[in-house]
Amino acid sequence: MVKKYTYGSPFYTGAVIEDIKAEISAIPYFEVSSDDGISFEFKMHNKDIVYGLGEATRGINKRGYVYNSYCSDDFCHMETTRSLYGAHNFILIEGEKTFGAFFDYPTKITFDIGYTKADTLKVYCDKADIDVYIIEGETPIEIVKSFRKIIGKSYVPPRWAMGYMQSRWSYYTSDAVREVARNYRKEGIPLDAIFLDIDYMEKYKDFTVSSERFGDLPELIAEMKEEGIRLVPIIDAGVKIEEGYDVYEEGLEKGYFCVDKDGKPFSAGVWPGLTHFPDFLNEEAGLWFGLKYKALTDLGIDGFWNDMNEPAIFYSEKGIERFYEKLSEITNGDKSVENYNKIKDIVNSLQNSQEDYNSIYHNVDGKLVKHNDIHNMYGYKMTECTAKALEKIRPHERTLLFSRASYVGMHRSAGIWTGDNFSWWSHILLELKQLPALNMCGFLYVGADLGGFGCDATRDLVLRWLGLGIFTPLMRNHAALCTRDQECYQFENPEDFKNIIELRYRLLPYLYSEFLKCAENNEMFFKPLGFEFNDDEMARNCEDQLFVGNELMIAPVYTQNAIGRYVYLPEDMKAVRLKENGKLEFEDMAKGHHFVEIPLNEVVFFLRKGKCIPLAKSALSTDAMDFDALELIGYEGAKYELYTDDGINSDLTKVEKKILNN
Ligand code: MIG
Repeated sequence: MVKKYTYGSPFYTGAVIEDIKAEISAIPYFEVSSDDGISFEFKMHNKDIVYGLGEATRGINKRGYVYNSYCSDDFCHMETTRSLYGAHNFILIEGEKTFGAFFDYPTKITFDIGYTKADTLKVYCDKADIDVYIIEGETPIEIVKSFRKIIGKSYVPPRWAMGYMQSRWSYYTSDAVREVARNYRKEGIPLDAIFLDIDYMEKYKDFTVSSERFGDLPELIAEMKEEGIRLVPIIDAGVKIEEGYDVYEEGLEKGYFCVDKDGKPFSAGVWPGLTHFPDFLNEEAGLWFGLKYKALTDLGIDGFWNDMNEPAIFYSEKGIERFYEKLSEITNGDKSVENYNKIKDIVNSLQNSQEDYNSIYHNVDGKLVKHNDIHNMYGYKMTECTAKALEKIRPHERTLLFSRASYVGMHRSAGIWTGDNFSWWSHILLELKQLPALNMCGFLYVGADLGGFGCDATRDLVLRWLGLGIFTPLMRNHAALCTRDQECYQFENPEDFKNIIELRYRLLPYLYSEFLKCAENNEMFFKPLGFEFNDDEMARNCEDQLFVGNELMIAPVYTQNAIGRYVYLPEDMKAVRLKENGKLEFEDMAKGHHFVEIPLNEVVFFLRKGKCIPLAKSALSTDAMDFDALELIGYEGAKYELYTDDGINSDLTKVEKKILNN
């Protein structure tokens, strides 16, 4: 049961696609105050758990901190970071009262979940123009389903995009890409895609290819396809200002770029130098940009990642002018600490500044709208436009697409990756905690940079991270400029990596089938234990284990030097252990607490009581796999409903369903 409560005149975000009439009665659960902007207060009971907020820091239970939904390019994901790249304003309270609430509001909104007052959940924003949806149901699972129904079905990637993928900022030349492929194949490690980061372009210009470094891109694409490896280029939001560059010239001529208050295209410095931002809030402009992807699909590309679409701004043209003015005022040889601090502040104020976000305007149906009033919709609309255009360009096949910035609603068009994490052990756990929250908002195709983006990775970290990554739909190893190489073959005993990644491929029929089910039925691929075991206090409080689909539970190791970990089984289960030779060992385990030893080169997961799952034979890529030759593992007499298709067709009504008996 979903009810909508409208305050003021909200900006239409398109997050909710069902036409729901606003209630006249007062909103339940919350006390509303509109003295200053608007706020919603709920008194939390001692044992209530607050789930949600998608891509956010801290726990599965979000109590005890304050979060801002405000799409931010912040590469340092710390416990105290309040905003990441996505804005996912859905919360689910489970306890004394159980209900969900979605705050459909296109810019900064704050969720104070017991931070100011331990028992008070307060949601507030600056303008009293907002739609709030209250979702009721018997269980958290039912509530999420009802919410997902009103926001529409989730994006389904091609099956190959659930293979293992390798990335790095950057593989600078086509030969560097060849070398990655060669090394993976030499070690016999499965690999389905290699990513092209910004350096494949000519001077970071979208839809161009460096003739010097990637002059043979068409041949490279063909060669890689032979090997079962796809190339996935990045597209950035900003368009380089350069005479003769068609995207810039056309955009300028047609008035497709965001403007400043005087109606001049807004200029900001990002990777290409000074750029303009396409106005993705203007549908015509968005579609125009989207159709540009054809330059790459024409070469045989069938996947993309959209980046820098918060949008990320290093500095604006106006901002840097102000910067030099301020700097000239204080560059007087003063050696005081005060002066030093002033310089630091001036420099730091350049990037992603509020002043800039306040001086950008969009053209929405002929009306100028200030960017900061709709900030959280920019990356969402960019990616939605991309998806719509790709449907025109490649109507029969699904295209891989994921984005960095996002808002609820974008889940219909693409997946997301969780941005610039670090090679930190705590970021393995952070990913685990984000996964179910992302699913609540419809983002099913999700994953983090495996091995960590920033900082130097260690062999054990990458192996342990893979222990979680083999279960995430998006499974990509990615690393930043100047960090230690972290492709699997860079480390000692690559066969350990091979064995674990092969397990991913063996699990693919199951993972893909569960993914299709979740997309069709608005279900969660990753569930917190408390979602299935509401009355079990241990399960409700478990912050480091998840259900994957309906059959599995995972409990990854996320501590360095650990010989294993404590695992809580909310019911009897069958532990499945991947041994170093690829053999699987099974052990029946009783409901309760266990210490499970898990050597670095093994993976353990758990089959739920009475269930079974299909396994395939691994291959070097998904293209080379036989998805029909399946073996079942699990409890005797169990059945599994398999969803399957050719892995690529856009028409999801072609998905076949069959019952497999163990
Ligand atoms: O300012 O394209 O999150 O994955 O490697 C950094 C370079 C821009 C940020 C993305 C990251 C990517 C990087 N990009």
